[in-house]
This record gives sequence, structure tokens and C-alpha cells, in this order.
Amino acid sequence: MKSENSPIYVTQPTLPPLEEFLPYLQQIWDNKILTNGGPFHQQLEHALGEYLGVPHISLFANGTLALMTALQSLRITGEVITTPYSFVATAHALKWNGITPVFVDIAPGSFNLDPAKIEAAITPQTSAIMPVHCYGRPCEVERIEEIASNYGLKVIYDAAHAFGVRHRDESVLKHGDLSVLSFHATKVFNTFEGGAIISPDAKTKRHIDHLKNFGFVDEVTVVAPGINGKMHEVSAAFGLLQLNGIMAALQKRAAIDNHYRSALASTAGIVCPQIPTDSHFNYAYFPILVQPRYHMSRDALFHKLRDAGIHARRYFYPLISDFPMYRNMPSAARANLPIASTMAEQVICLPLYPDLPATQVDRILNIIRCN
Ligand code: T4K
Repeated sequence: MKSENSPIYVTQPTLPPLEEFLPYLQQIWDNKILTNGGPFHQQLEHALGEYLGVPHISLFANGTLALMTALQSLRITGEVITTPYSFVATAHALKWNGITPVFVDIAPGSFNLDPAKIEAAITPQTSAIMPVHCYGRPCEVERIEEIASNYGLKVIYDAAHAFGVRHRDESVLKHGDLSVLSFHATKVFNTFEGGAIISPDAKTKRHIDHLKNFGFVDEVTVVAPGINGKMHEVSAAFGLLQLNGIMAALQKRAAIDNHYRSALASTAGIVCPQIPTDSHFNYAYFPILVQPRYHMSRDALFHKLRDAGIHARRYFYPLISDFPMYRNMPSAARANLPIASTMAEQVICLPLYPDLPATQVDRILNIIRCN
């Protein structure tokens, strides 16, 4: 049992009662199919397709392998335009494919790639755009896709944060050539580790399914230099069980978001970015911006929270473009990324997960509001 003063982390997975998972494990033990597209894998692909409102979904062992496979499947090469304001896996997936990430700034207030700045970064080597729906906030998909279509570029969305997000009454995952989800333990929907690629048609899904299984089509036919990206049966079974509780989990997330938002509305120097309009949101993260007129710096507040046992996180500081393997690239220059640099210096993501009690939210709020 946790005390009122126990540490609080930025997130915590919601686990169903263990006894509800045991029958799934029993089935795995009985039929001895542990992986390679077993029955739970098939069921989860189907159930997620229905829940998310997407036609074709391929499950993966994690989101990073899914990103790397998505790039392989479309044979992306050369340069890809992407955001510096993300988890480092976004750019690493490019680098592991021998592709050069070209960083473009984010738009003020959105945390997402600024469509107005994309065209200036396109060169003859550019083959794709890889935006991120950061914190689950939908990118300006229409503008991005218009640019991509004008220049003959592919669009792969890193939708790791965007599970269940709808934009203008449609799954945001339907946009672009492919979208990639993460089902990591820290995500809105988790399979311990896991991920997925959303494809627009059956042919693309088939190709991706071959790629995630070493390129095998059948016992003796290998059509591409694939990888092992498969999700195993324990994760798939857990995903099916998680899906039962997803609506309740999203409602609890929305209530906590609302609790923070109303309590911080009049705190000078703390900005809570608006919930995106035209969207059905998933409340994956609760970022606040600590602005200069707050009575202490962002880092001072971050450490004050930590000293009180509140493990908030500065997602996404440092910017990806500030890590050693990227920082010497021309597009990584701070002058090229003023908005992303400012956001990275101001942001703190406060704890947000379905089982976070309101009393603990108040404990966090008291620290932020106290002078
Ligand atoms: N693209 C984007 C935009 C992403 O955000 C991510 C992952 C990816 C791609 C790659 O997808 P995956 O390959 O991971 O599927 C965490 C996650 O590890 C990472 O998945 C996630 N983004 C990123 C935003 O956050 P860390 O380094 O902050 O994780 P960690 O271990 O510090 O966890 C944060 C807190 O969560 C802990 O303090 C406690 C809590 N926690 C964590 C784990 C792992 C738990 O309560 N239980 C757990 O099992 O990266």
C-alpha cells in the first residue's frame, strides 16, 4: 500500500487484476504457440483495427522497430524532414536506416512540425517527411500532405503518442502513407513493449508483415531483407485485456487533465497548452510551460518537485538535435530551431495516469502554486 508521500512518477501503467490475465496465459501454455503470428496476435490486430477505426494494422515488438520497418517498406533514402522535439527514437530510426534527418522547427503553440517551414528544407535528396503527433496532438495533416504531394514525398507519421486520437471525426492514424504507434509500458495503451504500423491497403500490410518476419512469405521464399519485429503472444494477449479497460482509462485521464488545467488557470507564468480543437483527444501527457514570469526557473521547479518525490519529466529536453550524434548537422543549429529550443527550455510533463488519485494531483498542484 502506498503512503501519501510515496514517489509519484510521470506515468504508471494501469494493470488489470492478475487473475484476469491468468486464463490468457493458460491458453498460451495449453497450445504452446508463443509467437510468429499466433492466435492472440491475430485477435489483437483485428480488435485494434476495429477500436481505432483503421483498416490494416501490423503489430510489432516495439515502436522503434516499427518505425525502422516503415522506412524500409517505403524504401526511404537520402534525407527526411523531421522534428527535433520528440523522443530520440524518431531520429534514431532514420539514422539506423542510413537516412539523414533534417530538423525543421515546430510551430508556436502546437509542439508539432511547422508546415510553413518545411518547403525551405526540401532538397533533391529529400524523400519523405516524418512528423510526430507530439503528446497525441494532431499535426497539421492537411498542409503537410499537400506539401508532400506537391514535391512527391512520402509521409510517415510517428504516432507513438496518438493512440485513439481522432481528428475531424476520423482516426488521425489514417493520414500519410503510414502511421506508427508505440505500445510501450509508458503509453496510453500498452502491451508491456509493443508497437504497430497502420497501412492504407492490404498489399502494403502484407509487405510489412513479410518485412517484420525476416522477409519470409512461406517456408522457402524470402522476398526482402527483413528483420525480426514480431510481437509475441504474451504481449498480444495482454493487449486484448488492456483494450477492455481503455475507455475507462481515457475518461480518468481526461478528468485529471481537467483537474490540473482548472487549478493552474490563474497561476502566473504557468501555461497549460490548450486541448487541440477538432479532435477526440487521448490525454497522453500533461505538459506545462514554465515561463519567465513564473517566480522560479523551469529547472528550479523541476528539482523542487523531485525533492518532494514528484518525478515529473522534461519531455522533450534536450532536443534530439542537441544530442552528440546530431548536433553538428546544419539543420541542428539553435538558430534554425528557435521555437523548439524555447519549448524544450520551458516544458515539464506532470504526472498523468489513470490511477493517479486526486489527492496526489493536489499534492503536485500545491508545490507548483506555492511561492
Ligand atoms: N517515437 C516517439 C515519439 C516516442 O515517444 C517513443 C517512445 C518512440 C518513438 C519509441 O517507441 P518504443 O520503441 O519505446 O515503443 C519513455 C519510454 O521508454 C518511451 O517508450 C517513450 N517514447 C518515451 C517518451 O518515454 P523514458 O526514458 O522516459 O522511460 P522511463 O523508463 O524513464 O519511464 C518513465 C517513467 O514511467 C518512470 O519514471 C516510471 C514509469 N514506468 C516506466 C516503465 C518502463 C513505470 O511505471 N513502469 C514501467 O514499466 O522513455
